[in-house]
Amino acid sequence: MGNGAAREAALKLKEERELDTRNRTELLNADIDKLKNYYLGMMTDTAQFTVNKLDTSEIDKIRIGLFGPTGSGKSSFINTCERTLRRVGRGTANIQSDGAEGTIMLHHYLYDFFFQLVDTRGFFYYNSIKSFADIIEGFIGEGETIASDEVIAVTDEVRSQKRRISDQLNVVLFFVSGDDPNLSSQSLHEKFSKHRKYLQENDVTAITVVTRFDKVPPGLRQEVKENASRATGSPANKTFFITNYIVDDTSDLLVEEGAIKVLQYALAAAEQTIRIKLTIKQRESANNGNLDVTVISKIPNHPGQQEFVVPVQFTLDDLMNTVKPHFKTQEGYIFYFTTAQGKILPGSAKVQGLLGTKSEIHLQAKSD
Ligand SMILES: Nc1nc2c(ncn2[C@@H]2O[C@H](COP(=O)(O)OP(=O)(O)O)[C@@H](O)[C@H]2O)c(=O)[nH]1
Ligand SMILES: [Mg+2]
Repeated sequence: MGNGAAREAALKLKEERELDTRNRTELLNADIDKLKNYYLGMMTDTAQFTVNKLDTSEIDKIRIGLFGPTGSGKSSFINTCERTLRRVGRGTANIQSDGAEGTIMLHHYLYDFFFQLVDTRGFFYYNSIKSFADIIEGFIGEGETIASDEVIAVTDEVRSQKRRISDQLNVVLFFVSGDDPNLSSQSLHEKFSKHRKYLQENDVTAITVVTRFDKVPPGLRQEVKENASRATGSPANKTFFITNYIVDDTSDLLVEEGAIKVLQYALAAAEQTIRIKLTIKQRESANNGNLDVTVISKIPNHPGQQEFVVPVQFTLDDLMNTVKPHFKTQEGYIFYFTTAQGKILPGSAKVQGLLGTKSEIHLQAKSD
């Protein structure tokens, strides 16, 4: 009798587990489908790109950079992502050979996706922050190699010409192995902290990926995660524990969930970086074209002030459409444009090119 109850409980547990697995598989498949159909803004908020009329047309891909010591699991992570996203039995990244000393090699994976994983094998130990910056800023492309820091691959002249945002690295994944005995070493921390400082100054987020979760005894996991956070400088909420597929492992839900979660966070961070960089870039070009405007509303019940960047080429209608929703004005208001050249009334055809550096648009009630 007691036996029967035990059997029933075991059966119930088994059923619950199966249900849980089915639900998780369903969720995972939905997430995979979303990533296959990824578009800019999916992970944060598409609306953030339409505010201030950000022009996102130059963003035709997102580049996710993978950095970390040899053996930290970068290539295995790429293979895990390929297997998960493509539903293939094996990834294409080579897990054994790393570049010779002092050799940087960049390799892109997931070419058919909107986002690409960029492996930086052989880079981590031998190169300066300048080489790091060159990779982040997109001066080193697919398959390119730098012999050593003494051999200048990127001249200052080339550096002075900024690369497109889509050709830069938009987010960085720092890889460390969970069973790396150097995890708490000062040298690893110093190495990462230089990189981190550069990234912070350039609005690029770094996320830490701790691999070999399967090799870390449960009792040590918290400590290892703290050490990894300390080494790379990533806060706990940007530090992920994962287990990679090793060649020909059978499918594993936990492995795939881990990889997808890292990709989702990386893309969210990349979107934020791209939004910031587009805003800065377009504000700069807008300023050059003298199209940075301040709108001051004097409309009763809708007072306020707001900065707008309008496209270099714009019409009065464009401007109206930008301004109106913000101040929630209704029919019956006249928009007075005050510029260095004086007041322009609605209907004037000559708005383009007339706005001064710090132009003001005054909104007033018609009765004014
Ligand atoms: N057990 C286990 N082994 C891993 C994991 N990730 C990578 N490895 C192994 O660690 C070694 C180095 O991995 P690799 O991906 O080549 O590192 P890379 O040098 O950073 O590209 C390989 O033998 C992998 O099979 C993991 O999560 N768990
Ligand atoms: Mg590798």
